[in-house]
Amino acid sequence: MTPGLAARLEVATALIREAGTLAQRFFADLTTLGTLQKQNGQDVVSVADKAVEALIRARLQAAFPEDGFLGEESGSEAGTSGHRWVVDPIDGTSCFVFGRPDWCVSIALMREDETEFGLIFAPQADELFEAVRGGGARLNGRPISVNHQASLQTALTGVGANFRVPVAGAWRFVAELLEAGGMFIRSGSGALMLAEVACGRLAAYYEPHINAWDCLAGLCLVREAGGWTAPFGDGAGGLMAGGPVIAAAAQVRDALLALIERSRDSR
Ligand code: LIP
Repeated sequence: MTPGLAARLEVATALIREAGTLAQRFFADLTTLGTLQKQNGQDVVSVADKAVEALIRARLQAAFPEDGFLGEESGSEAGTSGHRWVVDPIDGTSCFVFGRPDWCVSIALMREDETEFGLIFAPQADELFEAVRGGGARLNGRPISVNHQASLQTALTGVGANFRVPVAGAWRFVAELLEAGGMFIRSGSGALMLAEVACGRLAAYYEPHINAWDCLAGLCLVREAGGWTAPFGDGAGGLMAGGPVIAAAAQVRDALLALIERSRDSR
């Protein structure tokens, strides 16, 4: 790892814990949490999301002023270093605002088109997932791996759904999965479900559309834990437009892709 990357990883690792602690302070008293709808009633943002992103952005700008930034709540700013931070301050906001524990902070660092490292911190479980490109994946410092024994029929598959794209994509996939003898789970945090593929709790994850800040760190984790991920952000608009997210333990890939294909055919 270059000294520049090592310095960024060190700052980001301390920062994601600090961000998680700030989020937890809001989570401790949800009765006073200000919340706003974004595109619909299932797409919300709270003052906690904004405050946590402001903290992360300010710290990263102070440490690496030449880096670019893309955050869910405060948008994007180009940099000059070739590095760009991609941040979701609270992934799983809908869980957060209702007091459910399935939420996390997600930070990825990109260099040009590659994700160099990804960090996901789930404060309620005190779990810090980290992956460095070419350097493996860890959970609280211990190496992790996707589940090499899992099949769609014997393990759980994470599914995401939202109203940014037609909902039939998600429910038809769920129907295909159930017909094939598999079982779905949706926690409300795409980032966390990708981390759970990386550590073997889930066999795979599919969502017809997701944004870069929700998934880049998680996709890096899955790859570094020995799993397979479909290229992300290849379509029109690239990274900024988001796209389908598909990740799996390698032996599950073909069966998963066949179900996704069938769910698309039946549109
Ligand atoms: C959420 C994702 C989730 C998806 C939601 C939303 P947020 O991110 O992680 O998987 O289904 O539509 O994008 O809004 O909680 O950061």
